[in-house]
Amino acid sequence: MNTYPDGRPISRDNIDNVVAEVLNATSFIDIHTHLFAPSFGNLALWGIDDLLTYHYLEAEFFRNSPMRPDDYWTLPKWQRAEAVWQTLFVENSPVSEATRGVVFVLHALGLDSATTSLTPLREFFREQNLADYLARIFRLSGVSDVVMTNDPLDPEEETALNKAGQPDERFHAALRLDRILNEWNSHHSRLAAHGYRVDPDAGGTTVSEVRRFLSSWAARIHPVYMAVSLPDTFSFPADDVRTRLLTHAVLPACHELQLPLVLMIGVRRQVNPALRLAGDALGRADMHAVRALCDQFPDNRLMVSVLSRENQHELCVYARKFGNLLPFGCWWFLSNPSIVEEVTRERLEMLGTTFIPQHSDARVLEQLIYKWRNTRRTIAPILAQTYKLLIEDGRPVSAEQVRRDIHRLFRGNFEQWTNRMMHHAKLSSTD
Ligand code: FIX
Ligand code: ZN
Repeated sequence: MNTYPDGRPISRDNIDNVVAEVLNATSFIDIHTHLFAPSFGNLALWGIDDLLTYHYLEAEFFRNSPMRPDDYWTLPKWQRAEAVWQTLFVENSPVSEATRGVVFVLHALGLDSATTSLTPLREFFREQNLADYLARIFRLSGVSDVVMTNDPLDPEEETALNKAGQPDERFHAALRLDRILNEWNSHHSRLAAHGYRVDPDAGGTTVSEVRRFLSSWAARIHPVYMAVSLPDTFSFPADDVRTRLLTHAVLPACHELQLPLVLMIGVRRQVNPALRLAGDALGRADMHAVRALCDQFPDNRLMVSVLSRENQHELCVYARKFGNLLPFGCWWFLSNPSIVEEVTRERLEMLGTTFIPQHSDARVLEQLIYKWRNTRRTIAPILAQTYKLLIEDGRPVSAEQVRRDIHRLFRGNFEQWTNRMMHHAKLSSTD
């Protein structure tokens, strides 16, 4: 229900309500996740065992449990989930962002988060019909569309991508390039095995062949963008294979296909390999690389997220210099209310509405519920405060304006940058 008539100025006292109402009524596009459509079979994670074995929780588990990682990994998934539940939810209070997230998911689904046994929870998830359940989770999360992460050089994914099951219009593909751009040494032979004439030094026909590879996958999966995560040591231009491939294969392919390139910069992978996925950390990156890319490729659209808190301000400044740079998300270790608040405030102050505040990075379907609820909760007072300042400074604000801004931040900027209109599901409050 639209309580606030469109054009009329909102009183300062009503701003909080209007912002909250518009945030709740707008379905968001989740521009980066690790979710998969149901047609990807076992790659699509959902339910309590997957929620509890999320790597954010595993990192916290190892801080609280005497169990060694090597012993943990010998357990089947259901036992790992039980160990995490017992340690983080029964023996300790789930006050961290990731544990509180599970509590909220259970609460939103009408389940008891204080149970000591996982049996009733498992029964609930077993009874779900996936098609109806998916619709319910999207509705509860206030999300209409999610973007997957699709790496055709990941053997498991390649098989799933090749099976081409029933497409689901809510799940969009993204062509992930980490294996090509970060692990060329161990992956060029995979391209060669598929008939591409590439060599280890990325010389000769390599760049045109990588372009051919990218175009061919783009034609198959219709990605909304190409993407890569990059280490904190990323530099550009550099005398390395990555620079060669970016310059002569990836950026030209993105330009030709009219796709943005998503750069996620600052991850320091595997500082503790025993923790597997939970073993990655971060480092401050050299933002000269972003400047050089924006400058040298003015006709390419770059969407950038940086993992280090220390890089956030520089990213905003560079976005003020280059119209082809769109900052997005509070990625991974930044996705905590204290940092989201700081970063979002800074972006609004420096960039107006020309950024995308958040993505979920969800790996397990139900995480959409808590991640998006937390984003709405953290961002509502920041937006409201922005409008209050605007009113104090002499400019009336209408509900229509609030709607336009929120739509732009959580849908429009992405639709514009990707040249895709996504379906705008109506949100109802029936759940
Ligand atoms: O590289 C990425 O896309 C990262 O988001 C992931 O690899 C990471 O493990 C993650 O799940 C962070 O939220
Ligand atoms: Zn991710």
